[in-house]
Amino acid sequence: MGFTDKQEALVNSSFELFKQNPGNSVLFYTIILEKAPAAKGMFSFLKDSAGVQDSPKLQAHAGKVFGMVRDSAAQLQTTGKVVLGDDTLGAVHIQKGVVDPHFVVVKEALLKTIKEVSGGNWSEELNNAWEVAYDGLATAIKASMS
Ligand code: HEM
Ligand code: ISQ
Repeated sequence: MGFTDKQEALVNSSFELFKQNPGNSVLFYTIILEKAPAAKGMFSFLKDSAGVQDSPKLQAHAGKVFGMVRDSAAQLQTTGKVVLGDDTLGAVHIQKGVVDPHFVVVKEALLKTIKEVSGGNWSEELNNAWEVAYDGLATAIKASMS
């Protein structure tokens, strides 16, 4: 079965919750850096700060990643596949030294953040919807990197 209306609605509603609290972006980065401390130097907006400092830049970047996963859910629901709107994304990630295992780290951090954000509304079904949408997007980015 393809990506359902219900899955898309689950992703949309938790994305709205994510956006409401700037602390969620900080949480997302913190989890990424716990799992992959060396990634800190890859991000222009993190490499010179001690720890993860909240900033408008950090929020904008994290919000973009979550927003793109949400968009990927919408694409999966309507067309069954994910097409990147930005064809420079592959090159950006190659240039920054991103490799496949990083995508697993970001996925785990994203799912953990969504779990935190959703509180009592979290479910396996919600988790799975985000996972499928992320995987579709990550596959498209990795394809544009190769
Ligand atoms: C840059 C999205 C995965 C590291 C970017 C940009 C976008 C983006 C839109 C360019 C502009 C911006 O940062 O706002 C995504 C999405 C991903 C993904 C949607 C997964 C589905 C990864 C992974 C890593 C990574 C796995 C490695 C940990 C970076 C870095 C930059 C970047 C280091 C440059 C940031 C800077 O210093 O300006 N990504 N990315 N990305 N991405 Fe990703
Ligand atoms: C990956 N690419 C771009 C921005 C990001 C922000 C936070 C975590 C991962 C990211």
